[in-house]
Amino acid sequence: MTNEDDKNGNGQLVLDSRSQTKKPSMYKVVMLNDDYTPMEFVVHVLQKFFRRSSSEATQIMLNVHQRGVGVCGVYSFEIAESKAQKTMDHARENDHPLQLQLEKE
Ligand code: TYC
Repeated sequence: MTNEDDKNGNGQLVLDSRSQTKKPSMYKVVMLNDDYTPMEFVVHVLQKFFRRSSSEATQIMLNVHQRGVGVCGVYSFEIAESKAQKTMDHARENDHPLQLQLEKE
Protein backbone atom coordinates (compact mmCIF):
# COMPACT_ATOMS: atom_id res chain seq x y z
CA MET A 1 0.00 0.00 0.00
CA THR A 2 1.04 3.59 -0.60
CA ASN A 3 1.87 5.61 2.48
CA GLU A 4 0.06 8.97 2.92
CA ASP A 5 3.54 10.56 3.38
CA ASP A 6 4.31 9.69 -0.27
CA LYS A 7 1.47 11.92 -1.50
CA ASN A 8 1.43 15.68 -2.10
CA GLY A 9 -1.37 18.11 -1.25
CA ASN A 10 -3.45 16.91 -4.21
CA GLY A 11 -3.22 13.29 -3.16
CA GLN A 12 -0.84 12.50 -6.06
CA LEU A 13 1.99 10.04 -5.52
CA VAL A 14 5.41 11.75 -5.32
CA LEU A 15 8.58 9.71 -5.83
CA ASP A 16 11.44 10.12 -3.39
CA SER A 17 14.16 12.18 -5.14
CA ARG A 18 16.64 9.33 -4.44
CA SER A 19 14.63 6.98 -6.65
CA GLN A 20 14.60 9.37 -9.63
CA THR A 21 17.03 8.24 -12.31
CA LYS A 22 19.63 10.54 -13.87
CA LYS A 23 20.74 10.42 -17.49
CA PRO A 24 24.44 9.54 -17.78
CA SER A 25 26.66 12.42 -18.93
CA MET A 26 27.94 12.20 -22.50
CA TYR A 27 31.51 12.90 -23.58
CA LYS A 28 32.99 14.13 -26.86
CA VAL A 29 36.12 12.37 -28.06
CA VAL A 30 38.16 15.29 -29.41
CA MET A 31 41.09 14.75 -31.78
CA LEU A 32 44.01 17.21 -31.82
CA ASN A 33 46.09 18.21 -34.82
CA ASP A 34 49.84 17.63 -34.98
CA ASP A 35 52.47 18.10 -37.69
CA TYR A 36 53.61 14.46 -37.93
CA THR A 37 50.74 11.94 -38.03
CA PRO A 38 49.99 11.10 -41.70
CA MET A 39 46.55 12.10 -42.98
CA GLU A 40 45.88 8.54 -44.22
CA PHE A 41 46.57 7.15 -40.74
CA VAL A 42 44.06 9.58 -39.16
CA VAL A 43 41.40 8.56 -41.71
CA HIS A 44 42.19 4.89 -40.99
CA VAL A 45 41.72 5.23 -37.17
CA LEU A 46 38.47 7.19 -37.61
CA GLN A 47 37.12 4.28 -39.67
CA LYS A 48 38.51 1.53 -37.42
CA PHE A 49 37.75 2.91 -33.93
CA PHE A 50 34.91 5.39 -34.56
CA ARG A 51 33.04 3.44 -37.27
CA ARG A 52 33.12 6.41 -39.66
CA SER A 53 32.62 5.99 -43.41
CA SER A 54 35.52 6.87 -45.70
CA SER A 55 34.01 10.28 -46.56
CA GLU A 56 33.05 11.11 -42.93
CA ALA A 57 36.55 10.16 -41.76
CA THR A 58 38.17 12.31 -44.46
CA GLN A 59 35.97 15.29 -43.53
CA ILE A 60 36.73 14.98 -39.78
CA MET A 61 40.48 14.61 -40.51
CA LEU A 62 40.46 17.75 -42.70
CA ASN A 63 38.56 19.71 -40.01
CA VAL A 64 41.20 18.76 -37.44
CA HIS A 65 44.04 19.53 -39.86
CA GLN A 66 42.62 22.98 -40.71
CA ARG A 67 41.12 24.09 -37.36
CA GLY A 68 43.30 22.26 -34.82
CA VAL A 69 40.57 20.12 -33.23
CA GLY A 70 37.60 17.99 -34.29
CA VAL A 71 34.98 15.70 -32.76
CA CYS A 72 35.31 11.96 -33.53
CA GLY A 73 32.03 11.08 -31.75
CA VAL A 74 29.99 11.42 -28.54
CA TYR A 75 29.66 8.50 -26.09
CA SER A 76 29.16 7.54 -22.43
CA PHE A 77 32.32 8.06 -20.34
CA GLU A 78 33.45 4.41 -20.44
CA ILE A 79 33.04 4.07 -24.22
CA ALA A 80 34.65 7.47 -24.92
CA GLU A 81 37.64 6.68 -22.66
CA SER A 82 38.10 3.25 -24.23
CA LYS A 83 37.96 4.53 -27.84
CA ALA A 84 40.39 7.40 -27.11
CA GLN A 85 42.87 5.04 -25.37
CA LYS A 86 42.70 2.31 -28.03
CA THR A 87 43.25 4.92 -30.76
CA MET A 88 46.30 6.41 -28.98
CA ASP A 89 47.72 2.92 -28.25
CA HIS A 90 47.41 2.08 -31.97
CA ALA A 91 49.05 5.42 -32.91
CA ARG A 92 52.00 4.78 -30.54
CA GLU A 93 52.47 1.25 -31.94
CA ASN A 94 52.90 2.97 -35.31
CA ASP A 95 55.16 5.73 -33.88
CA HIS A 96 52.67 8.56 -34.44
CA PRO A 97 52.07 11.31 -31.81
CA LEU A 98 48.27 11.56 -32.40
CA GLN A 99 46.44 12.85 -29.30
CA LEU A 100 42.78 12.56 -28.28
CA GLN A 101 40.96 14.05 -25.30
CA LEU A 102 37.53 13.73 -23.65
CA GLU A 103 35.28 16.76 -23.28
CA LYS A 104 32.12 16.61 -21.17
CA GLU A 105 29.05 17.69 -23.23
N1 TYC B 1 48.45 17.70 -39.74
C1 TYC B 1 48.75 16.35 -40.17
C2 TYC B 1 49.56 16.37 -41.47
O1 TYC B 1 49.64 17.39 -42.12
C3 TYC B 1 47.47 15.51 -40.39
C4 TYC B 1 46.68 15.33 -39.15
C5 TYC B 1 45.30 15.52 -39.18
C6 TYC B 1 47.30 14.98 -37.96
C7 TYC B 1 44.54 15.33 -38.03
C8 TYC B 1 46.55 14.79 -36.80
O2 TYC B 1 44.41 14.76 -35.74
C9 TYC B 1 45.16 14.96 -36.85
N2 TYC B 1 50.16 15.25 -41.81
